[in-house]
Amino acid sequence: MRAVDISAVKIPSRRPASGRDDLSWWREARLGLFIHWGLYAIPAGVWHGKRVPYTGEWVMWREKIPFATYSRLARRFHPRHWDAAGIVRLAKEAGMGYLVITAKHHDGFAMYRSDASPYNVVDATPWHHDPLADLARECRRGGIRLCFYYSQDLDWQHPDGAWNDWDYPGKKDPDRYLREKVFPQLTELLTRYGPIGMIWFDTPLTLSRPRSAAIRRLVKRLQPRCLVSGRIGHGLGDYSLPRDNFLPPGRLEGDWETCATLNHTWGFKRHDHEWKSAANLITTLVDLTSKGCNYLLNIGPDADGRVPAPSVARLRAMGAWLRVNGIAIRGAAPSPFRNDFPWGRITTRGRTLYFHFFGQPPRWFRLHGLLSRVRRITALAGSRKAFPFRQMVEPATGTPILAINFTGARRTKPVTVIAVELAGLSRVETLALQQPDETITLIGPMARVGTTAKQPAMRMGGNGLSENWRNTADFLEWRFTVLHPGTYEVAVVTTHQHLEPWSGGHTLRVECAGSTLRGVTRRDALLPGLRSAYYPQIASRFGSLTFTRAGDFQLRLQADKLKLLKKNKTLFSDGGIQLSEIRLTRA
Ligand code: FHN
Repeated sequence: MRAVDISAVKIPSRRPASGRDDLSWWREARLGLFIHWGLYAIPAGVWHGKRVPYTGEWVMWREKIPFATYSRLARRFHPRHWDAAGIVRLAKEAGMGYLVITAKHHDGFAMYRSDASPYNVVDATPWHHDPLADLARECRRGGIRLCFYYSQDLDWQHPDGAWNDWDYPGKKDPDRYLREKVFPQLTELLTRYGPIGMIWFDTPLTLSRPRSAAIRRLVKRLQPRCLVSGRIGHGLGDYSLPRDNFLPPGRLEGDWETCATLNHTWGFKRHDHEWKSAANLITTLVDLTSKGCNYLLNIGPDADGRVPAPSVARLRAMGAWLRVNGIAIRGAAPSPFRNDFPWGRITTRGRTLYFHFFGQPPRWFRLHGLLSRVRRITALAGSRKAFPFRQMVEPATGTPILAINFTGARRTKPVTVIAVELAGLSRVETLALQQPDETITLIGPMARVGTTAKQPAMRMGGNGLSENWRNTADFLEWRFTVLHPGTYEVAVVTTHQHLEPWSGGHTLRVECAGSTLRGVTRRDALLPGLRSAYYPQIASRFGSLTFTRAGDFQLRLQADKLKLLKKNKTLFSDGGIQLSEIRLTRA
């Protein structure tokens, strides 16, 4: 008998000494509004008539614009259409619970009245107005948590801030920067605008651990209940963040938040018209919720303060879907299963599981691996008619199967939600299971890291990708259940951040069911799907495996020869294999 038990999924809590759970409002919200707004909205991605690549708020760095020139933009900042009440209304219409605005981005310009630096929106612009004060008032009225983005490390205005070496070459004194700018500005932000939900720190690239710890201490001293985002660095955040626009391969451990763009920029860019569809955004919200990840979605108002119309339309469409299905998202816990399903995702609320179908629920639907007894199954939208179902056990492997008859189920686009009420808390099989469509997917987060050396150097990153895979002694191992004997094609799926090079060309070995397959990670196929948009899911074919019986198996993936990228080739990754999953499909 294999191990089959798992306790119901609880959202992990990190309780401070007071006994109050600081993250509860944030977990309840699941969806937040990010606002990138600053002087960069004036060039809007164009400098001296040339379209500047990358995201709009990086224009100063990309073009190495001298501070004396860039700062003159402030004289033109007079946003006649700024409407804080309208933005808070939009966040509420979209079903969002919190809002994070750039109080200071990497360009160093404070978007509020700052005594610590005259380079701020009240003193340096003809507008002489503090938009953060407007937002604080409107958020209070609207019941939305107000949070501030603050770039604690990169600062291209202050001579000792990181990453402006065209104006300020030579050695920097980060302590002077912290003393003169970061500490006083954080103090202003945390003492002048009422209770702040979170300081959203970003891009921890140069600050040491003690310096980041000092920043955290200051925040908690001034507002003990204020959260600190994971990008304060050194693991000092109250929750974790993967890279921008990242969708994890499966359910993650702990509290996560993916921040994402609606087009491809954070700060307004007048030529970026590639908007994600509302269907994409709603599907992504479902996907992230099922994995224990909040979704922080960005708008970039233009230099006049207007929110681009396509952003407004998309956020309203999300709100419309949430008005019917919000119970399956807001305050919902992740799926009890670690893996995705080919048909959709699952979220949890107490004794109810919500099945989110990305297409029409099939007339006869099967779910493998649910141990709990089901009481009743209904759709969230439309009639409350209960769907007939049966629960049985597959004799060869003992796998529990739930079969539902969805005849007459109405499809709600883009995602149809079905409530599955259980007799108790959910209990599911812990091993990866063959799915009714015959596929078996072994995701990174379900792998065990092993080594033939003393200690593995590789680890399975919290975001579900392998990290620091830089030697041939380390390996990954999965256990899984095959329901139907037969021959299966094996594909190893690796990935990379789309702006960085892919680490491929490694010779790997798959050992399973008495066979050894050798192959090289090549670009044999690019898997379709939302995850590939920013992290191409590159499938490399490794041949086929034959299972002569149903039952549990073990698969090991190890490198024979690694072809590592030089560290300086990538900005954020370690140059090793970023494994996302292994896919077995019926040959
Ligand atoms: O460099 C920033 C970028 O401009 C933007 O603010 C995003 C939002 O997550 N964070 C950094 C890149 O990851």
